[in-house]
Parts: sequence; C-alpha cells; structure tokens
Amino acid sequence: MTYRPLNRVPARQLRCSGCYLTQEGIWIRYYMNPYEPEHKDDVASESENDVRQPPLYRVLLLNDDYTTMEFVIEILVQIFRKTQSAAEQIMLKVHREGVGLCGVYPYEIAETKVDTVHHLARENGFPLRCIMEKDES
Ligand code: TYC
Repeated sequence: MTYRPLNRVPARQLRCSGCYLTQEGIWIRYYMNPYEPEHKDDVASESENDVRQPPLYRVLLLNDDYTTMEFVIEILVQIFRKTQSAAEQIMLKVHREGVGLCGVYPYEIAETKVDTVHHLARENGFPLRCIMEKDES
C-alpha cells in the first residue's frame, strides 16, 4: 500500500480533526497547519514566543549648587534632544525639586547618556550628577 505524501494533499482536504482521508480510504494523521484559520489559536502566543520588550531605564538629573543653569540646559538640548523651552523647564524643575526626568531608554543607551553627561560635566569643571533607574511602569 502506498500513501500519498502530506504535501500533495490540497489544503481544503485537510481536516481540523488532525487526520485526512487518502484516496485509498485510509485516515492519516497530520501535523497542524498553523496557516489554517481554524488553528490560529493553536499557534504559539506572544508570551510563548517571548517577544517582550526589553526593560527601559529612566535617566534623571540631580540638582547641585555649582553647575550653571546654562550648562544643564545645554546638556538637555545636546544629549537628551530636548527643545530649548523643554530643557529650560526640566532644568528649573531639577533646580527647585532636586531631581528631574531627562528621558527613558533601553539599558545601553541610558548608560551611555549618563556617562556622557558625567564626562562633559567633569571636562567643564561641574559636579553635575546623572543617574538611571529601571522604569517599573
Ligand atoms: N542649582 C543650580 C544653580 O543654581 C542649577 C542646576 C540645575 C544644577 C539642574 C544642576 O541638574 C541641575 N546654578
């Protein structure tokens, strides 16, 4: 007895029961066809495929008494790509409240921004501090 190979069975002949009937009248079990609409719920879900987004990190500026307001604004414009007016608002928030959000990024980008801020600040003689923390929201 010869069996027809699965790939020669027309799609409409496939049955969702998991079997199909050959011309010889024999039921043969087949693997699920994930492209059949009846099987869409059987295809691995996003969580099974682990397509979660990488964790994000908040980069924050801290206040101090010595870094000039102009330098902080320059950092926010150049490193964090803020507009002049957004940079002024963030700088004033840090000045008044002690801390302010500069942006939210994947780990490596956040880390590079923190390092760049520290490097530029030290180069210019300022004690400006910048930190990152995991964004839990
Ligand atoms: N407090 C500083 C001053 O009065 C300005 C300042 C703002 C410094 C924000 C740091 O992250 C900072 N010159």
